[in-house]
Amino acid sequence: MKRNWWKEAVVYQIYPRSFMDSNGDGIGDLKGITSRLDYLKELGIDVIWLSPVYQSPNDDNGYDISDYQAIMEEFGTMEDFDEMLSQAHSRGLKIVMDLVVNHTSDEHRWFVESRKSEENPYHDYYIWREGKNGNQPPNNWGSCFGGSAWQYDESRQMYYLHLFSKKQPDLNWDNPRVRQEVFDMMRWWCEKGIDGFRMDVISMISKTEEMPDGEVHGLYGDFGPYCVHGPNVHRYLREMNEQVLSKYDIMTVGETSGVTVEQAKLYAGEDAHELNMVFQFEHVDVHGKYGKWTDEKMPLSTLKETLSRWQTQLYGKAWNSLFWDNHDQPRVVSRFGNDSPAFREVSAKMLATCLHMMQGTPYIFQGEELGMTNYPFAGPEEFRDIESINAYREWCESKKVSHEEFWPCMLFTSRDNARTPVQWDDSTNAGFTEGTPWIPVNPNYKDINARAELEDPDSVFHYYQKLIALRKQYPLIVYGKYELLMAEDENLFVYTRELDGQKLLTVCNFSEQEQEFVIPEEFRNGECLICNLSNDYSREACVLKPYEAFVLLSS
Ligand code: TEU
Ligand code: CA
Repeated sequence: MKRNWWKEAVVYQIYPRSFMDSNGDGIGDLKGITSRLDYLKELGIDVIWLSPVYQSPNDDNGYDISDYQAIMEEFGTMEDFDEMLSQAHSRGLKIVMDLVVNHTSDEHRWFVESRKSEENPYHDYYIWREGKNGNQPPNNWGSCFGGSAWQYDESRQMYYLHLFSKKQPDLNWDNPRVRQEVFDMMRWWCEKGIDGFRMDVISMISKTEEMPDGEVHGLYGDFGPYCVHGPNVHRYLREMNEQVLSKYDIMTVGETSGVTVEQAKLYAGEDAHELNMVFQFEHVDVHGKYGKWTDEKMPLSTLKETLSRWQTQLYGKAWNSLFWDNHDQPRVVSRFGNDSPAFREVSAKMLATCLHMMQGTPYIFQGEELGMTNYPFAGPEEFRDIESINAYREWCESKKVSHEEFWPCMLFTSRDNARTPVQWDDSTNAGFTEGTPWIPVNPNYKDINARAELEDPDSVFHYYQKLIALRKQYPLIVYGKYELLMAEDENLFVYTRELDGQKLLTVCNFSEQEQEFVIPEEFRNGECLICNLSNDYSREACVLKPYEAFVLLSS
């Protein structure tokens, strides 16, 4: 297997709106990020993935971009960006930009032109179709954020496709001029010195020519088979690689929802000349009776099967990302751990151990290193996220399901759980802002905050710091071969890694009960690299406490 810096790196995701506010308007900004670079350096990460900071009307918090070469006013100026980049570089930190090019904002200049008329030079920058039977959308596809995926445009008298909100029209990648515009823009950022791209829903950029009705789930048809991993996606990515990516020493990660292991080898194969790694969701994906909305925990055996399949089947062939949460997912400690005061810290550390000893590039989502939890939303009026707001409307206000039934699912899975402000200290608004935060601060900030954790050597923060340091110390953690043990066990997640005769054993108790475990002989006199509780791991039989985790190196 080739060795590359981005395989050895640890990434930290910043959702700028909620990270740190420097001017009291309640919205996180670039100067706020710059002011916290020392904190990230202390944590030990190498790369920052910055969620979008471009000019945007914020229908989807910056994932609807109206100018790719300007900074969102609320976040600051291009000078602030340059300062942040140079301050990051001077600390040895890299910055990876979010590249959102499946769609733009409807306020982007290209779309403003495109909708004018069929004669306009930009007319085919987007995906336009005639309606069906006069006034019906071209097909039955539903958008990811609810409603039809088609929007009728008065001036053009046609429908345009939007797989996300109607303010996020899909670009027409089949048009070579669109590809050139995107590649030029990417080069512009690379020349500025940024260190890579995280590519938003990059697996959706190529659509089939034919756009038949999709299979109906709920109210609308599924566009998946016609828009995800479409006919030309690999051709376009190879073109992008040849014209832009291959010219710079940058890191590229493709958000590829719904990708299979086989497809991942095409996107991120060692010699595929497309992207460095995929970012896929199989271990966190839920397909329940209300789509992604559920309040059920995934059985541990399912989680183990999924994570292990990716570990073993990609080994030596392609590269994957490792993550528990991001800005679209609920908080991991609430979802897979236990966020009650008795178990929050220990289970947060256990989950971190489980993920960080695997193969792949780890991503830490802001606040995860503090063990931040889901937010106790009082009602739908507290949501800011377009997906959550629309889902409540579509499911509850239309009376398809009762509030009582649906609400626990929203509490458990809403994206806004991840988007409450980072808890910096125990002062007003957790030190995030001196104004009114754009989304409420979690009331538990007095107990859970960065200042307290920096002072406590046993904190979740210091545990993450140690995990990151171990990855740097042991190539085995980056390059070792993975093997799952005790696959059927519903409480323990146990696996080994092996490289050049050296072996690592990771044992994680996912349950609230004590569990017995027999330590394999080769590890009995081994060195304990990290553990979240104290125990004697030199004995044959060991009783693990709730959420206990440890890692042993073979002797
Ligand atoms: O998310 C893509 C994506 O797959 C989402 O539909 C995801 O499944 C959903 O958020 C889960 O609830 C990316 C961005 O990460 C997300 O924040 C954007 O809203 C979306 O693309 C549109 O740009
Ligand atoms: Ca601000």
